[in-house]
Amino acid sequence: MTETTTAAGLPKGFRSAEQGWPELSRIPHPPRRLPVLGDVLGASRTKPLQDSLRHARRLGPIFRRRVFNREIVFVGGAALAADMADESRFAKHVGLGVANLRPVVGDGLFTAYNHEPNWQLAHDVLAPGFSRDAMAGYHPMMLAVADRLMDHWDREMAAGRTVDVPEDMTKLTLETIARTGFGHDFGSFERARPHPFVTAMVGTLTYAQRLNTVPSPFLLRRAARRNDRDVAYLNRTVDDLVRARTAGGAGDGDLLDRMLETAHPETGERLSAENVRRQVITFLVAGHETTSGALSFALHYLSRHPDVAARARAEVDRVWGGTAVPGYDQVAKLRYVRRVLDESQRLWPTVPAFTREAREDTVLGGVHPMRRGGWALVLTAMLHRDPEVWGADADRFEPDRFDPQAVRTRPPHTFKPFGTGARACIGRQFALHEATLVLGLLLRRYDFRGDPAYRLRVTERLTLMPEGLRLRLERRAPGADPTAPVPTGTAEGAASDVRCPVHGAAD
Ligand code: MNH
Repeated sequence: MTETTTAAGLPKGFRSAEQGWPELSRIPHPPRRLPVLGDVLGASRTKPLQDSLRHARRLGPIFRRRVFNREIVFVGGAALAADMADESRFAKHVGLGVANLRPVVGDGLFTAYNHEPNWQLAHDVLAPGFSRDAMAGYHPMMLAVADRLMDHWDREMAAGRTVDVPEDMTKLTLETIARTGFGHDFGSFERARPHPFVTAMVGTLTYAQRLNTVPSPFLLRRAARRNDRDVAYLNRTVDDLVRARTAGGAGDGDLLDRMLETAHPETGERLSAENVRRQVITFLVAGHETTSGALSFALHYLSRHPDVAARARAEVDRVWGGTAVPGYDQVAKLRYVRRVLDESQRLWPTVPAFTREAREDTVLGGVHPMRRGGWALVLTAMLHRDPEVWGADADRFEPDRFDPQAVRTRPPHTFKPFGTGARACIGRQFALHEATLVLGLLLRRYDFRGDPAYRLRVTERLTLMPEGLRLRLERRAPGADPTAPVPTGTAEGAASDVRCPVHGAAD
């Protein structure tokens, strides 16, 4: 028999806003709402998030949209988002894109309902895989993968070619999570095209996103068949990988060993074979797609802001000095490089939204009553540009917003690229270490030149990624003086600010 309610007694499946928000009529919606169809005029089928950001600009800190019979409440204002971060009243809601991934990864860590026993079990078994000691063990492997990227980039540079940033960052981050977590090598840098695992993953994420904007999955029958093939490919890849490990004996205590062999410290319970498969897909995907985007956006901004790049480069020279191979502890010392990363994640958080639900009947922000189980989508990308918090120039790229003084004076819960609460990202330190290390290495080795005609466009597949971003690399002059004055702020930087994507079309 199939369950029709969750263990918490809430109906399963999509819960439309009228069930959770007794005073929904007080929440604004876009003008020109059509009978039956809802708020579909001008809606983008491929860029729903950027659509929502445009609505947020016009409608304010909380609003709703209806697509056919499904109505969703969106929260983009900092004060309301902070209220939803209150873990005593709210929790992760498994809805929309996350829920659409349930057929692929079920009760894997990212998609599990809060009450599912495999969430706590997997969390407890896998969390030590992200401890400081574990991270220090990954560091040499991260360096080795970064070397492969730089070999590739050196060759492209020598051949006079530009590099495809998102594609190469995806190669880097996929190889990094595969090597550190699973002792596996996808051979991405030896391929001209992306690895089929990546193609299948992008297909699956795009399909999960598309399901949100159609009235019935039956309209996507053809896409659904393609998705079945993609999911089958993901499963096959992972089953091969697990089989190779179990046949070849234990690895070196990596994530896969933990999944296969570690018993829960208190209950002695282990992950089932089915659940291991779900966790491996979850970590292979969550462990690389988002970090790739974060690195790509950061490289875009560095190419647009030579003054910022020069300051970051000077820091790398100062902190790493002549060390050929930076040690684990030398990565977190790149404070300014980290600010560049934070500021890029502020403007374009690669996980641009997350959903929260009320644990009990409550009143959001003291204004909007919610019933238990009522939920909203928190627009991280909007929260990160709320002028109340970030000022009138919130759309401007300025890493100094993250200097310790500035961070201390901001209210809590205003910067959420990794989500919030118990279900926040387990891989945060992993991602930050990897991305800071790689940016440091790339800044030290290359100057990045963007095409002045390039306008930032952002693709959506649940995560965000810059579209068509290519850079020309130049080898830094050997012995370049890190303290020498550098040119600042080209006209280009100013132009891209004015045409901020959230304001304009998609630039
Ligand atoms: Mn990650 C959850 C963002 C890197 C594995 N991650 C989340 C959430 C956000 C997020 C946001 C919460 C989503 C929600 O509330 O529904 N993650 C990121 C970003 C990066 C990232 C922006 C890189 C930059 N994530 C990583 C890496 C790994 C990873 C690297 C693994 C190695 N993330 C996860 C897992 C979860 C998660 C697993 C689910 C955690 C849980 O629910 O317990």
